Amino acid sequence: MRFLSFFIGVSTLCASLYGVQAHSVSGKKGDEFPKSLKQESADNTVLVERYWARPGKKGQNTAVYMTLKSYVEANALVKASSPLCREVQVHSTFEEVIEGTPVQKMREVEAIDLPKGHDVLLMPGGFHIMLIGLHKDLSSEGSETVPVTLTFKMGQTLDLAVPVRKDKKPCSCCEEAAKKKA
Ligand SMILES: [Cu+2]
Repeated sequence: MRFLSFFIGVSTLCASLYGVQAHSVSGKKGDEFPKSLKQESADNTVLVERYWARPGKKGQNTAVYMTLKSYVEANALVKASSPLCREVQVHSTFEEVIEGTPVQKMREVEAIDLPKGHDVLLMPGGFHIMLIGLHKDLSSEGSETVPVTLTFKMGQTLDLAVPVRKDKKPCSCCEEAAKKKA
């Protein structure tokens, strides 16, 4: 039952993220960070660019987005972790029709495949890294960053300091959930 309620909560969050950012999968302007923000794995085979986090509140969830590229065959993002939240999952977004209305939901995926030499976008409405149960507020003030470690199928790891974007808001469903609790 715990799992079920958790799943519903996560689905709601994703639906909300998508609602705000619909049609951004193809690369909506403003959803990418400057290209200058980039980091490579120690063996120079994986490139991570334009990474950013949505602001979020303590105890709630938020998401991290980025562009990934592998210079080797058969690689994939298989895991992400962060000391700033209870759990981190790699998610995809999908559409489900409920009583005739399409609703965006999300689910955990085992991996995000990285075809050699191609940009793979993690964006609102698509793949993303879900930070579940934040240990503190992720404010959009100042120069706050989220430490995130990525692990790839071919063995590479990458430690990122992901900036929280000032021009983005926490998802509205999180705020509603907080109001109901109060
Ligand atoms: Cu998600």
